[in-house]
Amino acid sequence: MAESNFVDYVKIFCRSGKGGRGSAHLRHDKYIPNGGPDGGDGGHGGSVILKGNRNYWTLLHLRYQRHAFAGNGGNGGSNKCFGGDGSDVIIEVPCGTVAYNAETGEYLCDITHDGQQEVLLQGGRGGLGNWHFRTPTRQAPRFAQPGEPAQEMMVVLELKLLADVGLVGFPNAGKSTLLSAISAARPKIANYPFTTLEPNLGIVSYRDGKSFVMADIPGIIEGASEGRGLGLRFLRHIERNSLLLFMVPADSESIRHEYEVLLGELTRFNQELLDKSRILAITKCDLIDEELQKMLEVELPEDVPHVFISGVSGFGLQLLKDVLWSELDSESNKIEADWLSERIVHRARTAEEIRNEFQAMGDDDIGYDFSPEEYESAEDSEMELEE
Ligand SMILES: Nc1nc2c(ncn2[C@@H]2O[C@H](COP(=O)(O)OP(=O)(O)OP(=O)(O)O)[C@@H](O)[C@H]2O)c(=O)[nH]1
Ligand SMILES: [Mg+2]
Repeated sequence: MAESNFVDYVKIFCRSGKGGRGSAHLRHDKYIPNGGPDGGDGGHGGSVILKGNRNYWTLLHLRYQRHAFAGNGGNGGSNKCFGGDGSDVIIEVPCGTVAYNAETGEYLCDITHDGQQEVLLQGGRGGLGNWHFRTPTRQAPRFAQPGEPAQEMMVVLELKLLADVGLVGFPNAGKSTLLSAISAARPKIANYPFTTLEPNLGIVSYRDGKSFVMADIPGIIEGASEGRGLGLRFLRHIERNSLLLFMVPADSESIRHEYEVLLGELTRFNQELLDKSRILAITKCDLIDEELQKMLEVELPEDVPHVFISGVSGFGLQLLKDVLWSELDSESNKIEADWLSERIVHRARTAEEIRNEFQAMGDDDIGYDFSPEEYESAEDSEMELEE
């Protein structure tokens, strides 16, 4: 995956800014020897923020970004001077990005629309200066509040494509052929397994100017959940789809068996995928005649609607679009941005899983290979209470 432009997984070490400390200054001026406390407050530290940007399609621009450090708040000064606020760091990501804590696997947030901002790490508040602590009985407080410390976290950003229909099938099932037949996308098509190595999106136009997005993902094989083939890494791209289109070639040994294997692999990946609507497409129907089609029809799985299609001859494609649309349009699948994100349940990941995925991608070098202390500057370490 090293040369690929499709980057859907990055790990970034984030740190928010710490708050500046308040000043404990006591005023001493000419002719004002005991001027009292006049220490100002410290500034707030900057936050680390994720922001949706629809002009990005992948996380490629973040591939070599190892850390995101927000600015520290400035310290308060004499004469009630406030410290400056630290600058925020805004990480721009494509819509469809989900953030996890890499150490615990905990789900943090989900960016689904353009301009949406989510705070990953809040900057520390600045400390109060001694001016706030003056009382009639303690007129010269020689202390002030320190600022709140910075927060650090290793964050994993995962892109989950926002598509309505996800294609699920073994390699060579004709997924890319279908996508190229009904959309303007031009994925690579060839007669060998794993032609498609990274997901492709296509916009399928339907009647009356309506359209929906279809995602072609690399083929799945039996044992994918144990890491065979390209593994299940790409399955996260169909986690958001409201509809899964299973594709099994007409010339396969047993359509029912292939369908069940695919379903089994998906279940092992994420149980929630079973709640999605499913449609079964029997592909490459130009290879069989009508009689054979009737015979096949008898032994198809009953719990899922099916359509016979051929991406090459165009047979059944209009019917397929009709079926897909009516399913997408039905109440249970209405995609409304507001509750879309609630409906998707992002499972928490285990740290182990995240590590394995990174290893599978041969991407260990983009990991956490420096000590955060290295970045502590000398100035930072003297943030003790000022007397
Ligand atoms: N006869 C016939 N051949 C087809 C049809 N659809 C696809 N093929 C052929 O099947 C082979 C595989 O097609 P692809 O579209 O690359 O299959 P895929 O599912 O995308 O495969 P991977 O990307 O490897 O997972 C190609 O040689 C296609 O020409 C069809 O409807 N009829
Ligand atoms: Mg393909």
